[in-house]
Amino acid sequence: MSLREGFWLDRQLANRNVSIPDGLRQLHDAGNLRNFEIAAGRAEGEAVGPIFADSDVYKWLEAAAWEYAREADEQLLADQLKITELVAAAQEPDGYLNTVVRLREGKRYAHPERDHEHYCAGHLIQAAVAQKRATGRDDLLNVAVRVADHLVREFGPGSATGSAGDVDGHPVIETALVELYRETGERAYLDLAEWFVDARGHATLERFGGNSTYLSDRVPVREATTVEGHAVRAVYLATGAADVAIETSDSELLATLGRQYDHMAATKQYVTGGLGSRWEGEAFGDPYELPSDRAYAETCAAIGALQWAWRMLLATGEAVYADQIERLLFNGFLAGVSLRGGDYFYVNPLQVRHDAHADDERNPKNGRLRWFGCACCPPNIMRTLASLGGYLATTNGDGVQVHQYVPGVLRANTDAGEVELRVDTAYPWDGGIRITVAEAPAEAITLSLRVPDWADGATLDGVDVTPGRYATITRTFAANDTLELTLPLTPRITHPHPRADALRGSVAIERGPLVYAFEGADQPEGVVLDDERIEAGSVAEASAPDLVPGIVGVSVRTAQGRELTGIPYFAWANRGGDDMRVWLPES
Ligand code: FUB
Ligand code: ZN
Repeated sequence: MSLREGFWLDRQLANRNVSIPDGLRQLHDAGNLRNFEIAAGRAEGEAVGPIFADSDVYKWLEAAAWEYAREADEQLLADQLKITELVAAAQEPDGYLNTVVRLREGKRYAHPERDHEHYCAGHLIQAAVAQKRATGRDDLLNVAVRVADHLVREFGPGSATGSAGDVDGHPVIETALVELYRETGERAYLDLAEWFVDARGHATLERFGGNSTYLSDRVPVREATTVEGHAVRAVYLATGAADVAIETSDSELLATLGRQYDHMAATKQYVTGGLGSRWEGEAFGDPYELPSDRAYAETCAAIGALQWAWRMLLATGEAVYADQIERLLFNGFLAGVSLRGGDYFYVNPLQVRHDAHADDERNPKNGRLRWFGCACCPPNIMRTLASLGGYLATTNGDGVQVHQYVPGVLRANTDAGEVELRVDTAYPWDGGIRITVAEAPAEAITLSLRVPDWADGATLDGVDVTPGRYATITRTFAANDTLELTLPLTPRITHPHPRADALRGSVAIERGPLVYAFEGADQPEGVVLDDERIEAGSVAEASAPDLVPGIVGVSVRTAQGRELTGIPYFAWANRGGDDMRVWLPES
């Protein structure tokens, strides 16, 4: 779907105009690109950065490719081809490619628990598929195919050493290989992806001193009932497993993943969609261990969950996954980048205390940063925003399913013929959504519109529709027919699960898809948010500082007789580091 205007297009433009060009400078300055120059024999020196430094370059390349597909631009193409040429020059004759392991460690696959070799290969493959689809060029794809062929020779069913011990410390190769299989039709890539999924969960990495829980290597994917350990690893693994399940028609694996997703969403997810409640190990906690102040909720974990939910949505058509995507996109994901683009959060807590001490660069009390020593999140945000148009609607031959409401145009090829829809809306500020059928086949098609789970009182053309499902209309359409979906957006109070001790007695405020936050900058002089108790019944819409066009704030009265102003969580910390909280104690 191509976006025409509005909320998400503004985010995409900030991504294009600020984040992506700045990201390229950061990759130069941080030394990631120089690592490739050294590996290619074009410079001298030692590799710098984390062991997975190459992956940040690949994520940037993927972002540049999707952004080029969104709106072609010669400079964007020239930049990605220049880096592609450098990456290709650093590849070894047998296809292996990892600059940091090669330059710093010397020995391949010696430390799978920490060396991220498959992880970097996975991000390279994803970037290559993106470049092929966006530009039609094979430059990076040729590199990726040589990497993948090398992996097929070294690991998995057909390899000399093939054993269930082929486990990398950080998943992502699984989903990448499936995508490469989709692109090339080469079955060996899918087989290897399946092999990698099943190789996990046998504590293999303990042989290298790795922690099985942290590394998603304690329980086989097919037996797991939840997610655990390092959050990004866990959700990337599930994403790859979902891809394998889809391509191999493995309904049992898919059902298992569905149960894992449900358990995660019910017990280990913040109201913002954020995942990971422990700084230690950047990890999921136990069920209902959801402290607001120590929340980790890494931006990459929200992105990984988005990818997992998208695959579950494609496979099942269940609205709950589109609801999840919406929650993640508007809240836990979007809070990771500033409104102007180019400033980031790695960690996304739901409370920053008044007198918090920022003991780590990732601590949001520092405000947003332009880059990080461990810079996984910024280019991950870039590639997600650039490819957002791909997450909004689908077709299944019978018709079109609209999952997210963004002003734009979408064309789909149904069995009955071509369909073009135009979506007009000021969502998320206004709940009116008009779908205009610009072109339709002569025969009947089905249009399915998601009614979000929170949308009590929603109507389609004036008739009540059920939240948490798709409203479907099957009929013939004529050009310029319209459908009017109305989603009520009154602010609502959300209570925590009774087992979430850290939240007991508090409430959060949501309006439509947005979770609200109270930031110090918006409160009356002298207010310390940590001390306020609110009268939840007093919540109302209110004006908010003009941070984005159309913004709607909320106000609430406190037991101390004050009026607090809330802004959407994604918009916080655009005026420096501050105190903030999402859950407020009820008086
Ligand atoms: O290990 C690579 C990336 O760095 C992870 O996905 C992030 O959580 C960060 O630790
Ligand atoms: Zn990250």
